[in-house]
Amino acid sequence: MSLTLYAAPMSSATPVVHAMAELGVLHELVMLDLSAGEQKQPEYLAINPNGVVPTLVVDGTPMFEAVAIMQWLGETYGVERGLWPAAGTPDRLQALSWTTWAYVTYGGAVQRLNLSQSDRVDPAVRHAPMAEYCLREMDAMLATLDARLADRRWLLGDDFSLADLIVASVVIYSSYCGVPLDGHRNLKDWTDRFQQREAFQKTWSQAGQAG
Ligand SMILES: N[C@@H](CCC(=O)N[C@@H](CS)C(=O)NCC(=O)O)C(=O)O
Repeated sequence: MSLTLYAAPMSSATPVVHAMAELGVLHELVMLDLSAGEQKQPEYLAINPNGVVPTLVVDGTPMFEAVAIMQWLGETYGVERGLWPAAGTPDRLQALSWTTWAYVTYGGAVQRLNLSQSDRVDPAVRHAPMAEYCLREMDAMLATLDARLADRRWLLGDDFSLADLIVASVVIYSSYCGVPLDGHRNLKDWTDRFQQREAFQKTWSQAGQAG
């Protein structure tokens, strides 16, 4: 199978680069310069009409949205490597639920927080009470995740999986946006464990240097 991943340093594509490293899947990596607008060039828009990274081209067919790409990588390469639950198992259902929850439900709240407090958006959109509301909303969601991790080392049990990578990437990103994790002990220990993984350190330090 031929795989080409379009990415950029320190971006939504970095968890996908990390997932590739965990899986050890052979692929071509194309780094785009977002500040130069390479993601808005016609040839790139032809494979990702949203003009953003990541995009994964699989045997000539492009797919976009980081969570969809990582779920697909999990089901295609992760099962045989013990990094994604097999189809038809209860863990597969949980993996799909938690990873989609991370990007859609929790990630949506992170985006609302960013809009309500970022100095990079139109001041008319900024709204301190909305930021407060989002922080409370996210704290409640993190408590739900913390409870899930109370009797498990990793999201699906004893072993690390791409479900941890997908969910932890969003949670760690949210902490960079100002969401406190410290009140959630199990979750904090889990993100610490996750960040000790060799592939995490390698991927994110390379992303940092390249950026
Ligand atoms: N929901 C998308 C978000 C993709 C996204 O926003 N990527 C940013 C980098 S973090 C991007 O490419 N921005 C370039 C631009 O907006 O021009 C995903 O998860 O794939």
